[in-house]
Amino acid sequence: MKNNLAKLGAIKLNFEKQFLNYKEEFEKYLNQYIDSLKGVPSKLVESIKYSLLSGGKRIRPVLMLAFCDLLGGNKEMVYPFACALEMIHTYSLIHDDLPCMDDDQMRRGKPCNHIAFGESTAVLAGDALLTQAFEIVSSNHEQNDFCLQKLKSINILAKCSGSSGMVGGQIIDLNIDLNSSSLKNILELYTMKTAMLFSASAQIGAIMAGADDKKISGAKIYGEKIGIAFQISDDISDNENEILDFFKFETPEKYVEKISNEAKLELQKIGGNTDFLNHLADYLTKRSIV
Ligand code: GRG
Repeated sequence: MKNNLAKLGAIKLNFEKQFLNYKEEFEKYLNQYIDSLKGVPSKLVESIKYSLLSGGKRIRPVLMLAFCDLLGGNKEMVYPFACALEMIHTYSLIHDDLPCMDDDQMRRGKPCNHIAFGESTAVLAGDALLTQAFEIVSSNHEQNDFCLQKLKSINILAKCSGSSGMVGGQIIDLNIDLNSSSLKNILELYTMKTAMLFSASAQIGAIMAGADDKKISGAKIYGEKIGIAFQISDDISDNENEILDFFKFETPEKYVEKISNEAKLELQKIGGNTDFLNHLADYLTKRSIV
């Protein structure tokens, strides 16, 4: 019993250490990139930095780097995509907090971007982050070894964050009538609004590692499932009871467990050392990893 507990404690510690390693590697690259920006008006840089470098958990970049590692890729090729994805995630948070959307005041314990810099600067910081994301991943095209992989990844990035992905999900969310919606509608909304960015992370990590189509498809399914589980867990913490009522037939917690187990099954099919990504599925659903 005591031995088992010690073993479980060590697994948890390893996961946390690895998460922190990925996060630190990523942030080193991100900071260097932001510091290297030239010709950007200082007000815009300030507003971008305020949100991009302000304590995000960096789940999506970590997920991308972990998939690249699992499939034996070179992380140097993935960092620009990890930055791009975090920039898109950050733009979505800035815009989501605006008065015309959620009208929030605080994010990550600090005033929202539009409170600190004004609405017009916040809109432009979001626009700039979205555009910058595509600039960073399409730079250095003279290194054409990875051209096809880069193009595929750019396409996934655009698709998952655009009209049939996150932005599409946001407009459905703004207009949804819960009285005439079904669980299927809610899951579609969650997939588009939240899970597709997770799925993009996993897929891009796999693509840039040169994985075959079967493994890329496994990464896509894993990403979508943990993304949905993450969103439902977020609703559980926020007591979003109106939405959680849709999961009443088996309780939202049971649904989260079921869908993260399905995600882990996809990992098993991919093979290799999947320990970190297995634990990530538990970490994201706010369940203890041990
Ligand atoms: C405005 C285009 C547009 C899209 C908005 C992502 C999104 C769509 C809205 C954000 C609000 C929200 C509740 C999103 C659901 C996903 C979620 C819980 C995001 C927060 O992600 P974390 O926890 O954030 O990874 P940090 O702060 O760690 O970066």
